[in-house]
Amino acid sequence: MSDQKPDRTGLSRRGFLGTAALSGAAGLVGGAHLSGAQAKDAKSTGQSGHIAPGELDEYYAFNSGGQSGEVRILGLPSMRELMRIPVFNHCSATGWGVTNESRRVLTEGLTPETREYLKDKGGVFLNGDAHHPHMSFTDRTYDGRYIYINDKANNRVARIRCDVMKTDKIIEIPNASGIHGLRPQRYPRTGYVFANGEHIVPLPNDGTVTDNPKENFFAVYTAIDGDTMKIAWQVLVDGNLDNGDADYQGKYSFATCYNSEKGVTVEEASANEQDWVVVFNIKRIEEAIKAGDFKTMGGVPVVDGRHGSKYTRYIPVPNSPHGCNAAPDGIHVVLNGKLSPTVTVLDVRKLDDLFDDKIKERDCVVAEPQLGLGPLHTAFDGRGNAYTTLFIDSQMVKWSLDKARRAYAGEKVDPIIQKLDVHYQPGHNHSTMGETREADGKWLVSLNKFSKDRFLNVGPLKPENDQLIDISGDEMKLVHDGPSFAEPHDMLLVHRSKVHPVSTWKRDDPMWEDARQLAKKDGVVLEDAAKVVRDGNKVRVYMIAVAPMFSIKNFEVNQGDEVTVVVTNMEVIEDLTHGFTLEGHGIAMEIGPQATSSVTFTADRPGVFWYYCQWFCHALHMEMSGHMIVRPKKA
Ligand code: RUQ
Ligand code: CUA
Repeated sequence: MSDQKPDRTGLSRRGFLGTAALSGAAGLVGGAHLSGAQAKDAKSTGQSGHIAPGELDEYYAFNSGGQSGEVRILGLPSMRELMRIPVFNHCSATGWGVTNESRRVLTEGLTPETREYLKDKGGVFLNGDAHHPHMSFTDRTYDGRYIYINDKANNRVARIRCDVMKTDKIIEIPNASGIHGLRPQRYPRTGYVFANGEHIVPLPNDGTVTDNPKENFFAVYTAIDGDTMKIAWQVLVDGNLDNGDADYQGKYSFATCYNSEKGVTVEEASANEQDWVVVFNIKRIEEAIKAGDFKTMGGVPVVDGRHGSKYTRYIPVPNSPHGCNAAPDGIHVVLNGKLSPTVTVLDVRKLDDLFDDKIKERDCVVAEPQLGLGPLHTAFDGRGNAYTTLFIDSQMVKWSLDKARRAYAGEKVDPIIQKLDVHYQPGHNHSTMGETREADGKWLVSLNKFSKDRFLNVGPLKPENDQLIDISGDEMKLVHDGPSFAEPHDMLLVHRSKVHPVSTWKRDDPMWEDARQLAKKDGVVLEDAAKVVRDGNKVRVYMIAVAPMFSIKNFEVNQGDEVTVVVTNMEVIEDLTHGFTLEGHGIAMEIGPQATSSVTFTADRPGVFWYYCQWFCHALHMEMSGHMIVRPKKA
């Protein structure tokens, strides 16, 4: 990596020279970054989570917003929240869900059935359950192009552009239900985005069949083309699908199953002592698609990957496994036992033989250490260590992959290195660059589902607690408590050298292609607009925003007109966002520098309604306003 040195180094050294005696020098050896606070403990290999005012973080953290439906950007190690990216939610600040641009993203990838269903319900879903943000890969490391994230609530997958940090595509996945685990292909690139349908449903799910789930309900695995956001293929499986991952070779992908029983009650779904991980053979599935060995359902090709097919293998794993994590060594895949105190480790080098029927399923298992109660997810440091969350024990356990293998082979060694209490009940964890070949083993975040007494009481609904742990030394050290709103499941920790956002939009951005086409039709130049165009009972209002003014101070329409307001922000300097809020109409939108935003509504209440800029932009920001006059219908 090019940009490895954190900004704080210079400052830290000043802190060290200013406050600590010579003993601090020992801490600098071995590349530890000392801050004033850390310098007191010179023997520590620890790093400081403190980032001084004006200093920049070394990592981007992309945090899922869970049932909030958004994605949040934090800086790491400071854990300061930097930005929120609306994805599946409705956003009052940016107008996501209100503007024509966001509504295009929210609707164009829906199935015809869902579009029909939403017709008299505002046209868009305004909620989502976003769990797993993952970045696109090139050659087994992050390439800074996109972040993909699932929506379990309404069966969708979204893509965020990392140049502008906005969602540009959302597609609904047909045939599948409860899109949960999501992972991009690592090699040669993304490539595919794999998405798991967690819940079993009838196929087609049209109400004609509703009974006998064991026979009639199915879970479906989906491969999406990450470039076009079109579905490449699906695989019908036995059991259900929970979390997943892809290998480092581009040959196989994986999905855990906790409901091999195909039960519908808790008792039924957890009856078996072992469930399994499904292994998908990507090349064979691609060949099946070419050869026509599929059925078209819901407009996409579906391959039958149930037991006995040549496209999948089902490796038994105790017991209702949850997380699925491929190690940066490119060899090991860890399945987290959830109801079993164990994790099961596969060696991907054995999978060719498994698919050629030369070995048995369990021959691919090379370790199964007992770690503690409720193992859910595992992260890695790139030095051969793994870190597993123990939900029931409220702990993070650090263990050695190598020792776990040796113990499994019969040697008397304990793979467990350390257990650290976390507060409380961790779900996911994530380490810096830990799901790439550039795993750097500096920081680990434990995403805890409960905070209980860790923060000031804010009422019955408590925040989650995302805890920062220093893993750069031999011992894990808890560094910071980070309260967060519902409910970060998963976090993506990306070195800042991988991400290159812009500060102003480009005027030819595809985001406002529709507005551009409309303006062209009306003979309007968006960049120099101050024009009201009437077209029957449709009115289009084109204006520009330059602090502290809109180019149109007022406009007039008739009650019942369909009005489209198109605002272009002509600021050329960074951090000069304007807004357009129309009073009494539920309308607000963000217009970034050099961006165009538009909104369409029916002007059905007569009167005078002010519009104003809601983004504080200028000393005369309060004056940045205008008004719309709506003439009443003539009787
Ligand atoms: S899965 S912890 Cu989506 Cu574990 Cu949430
Ligand atoms: Cu423009 Cu406030």
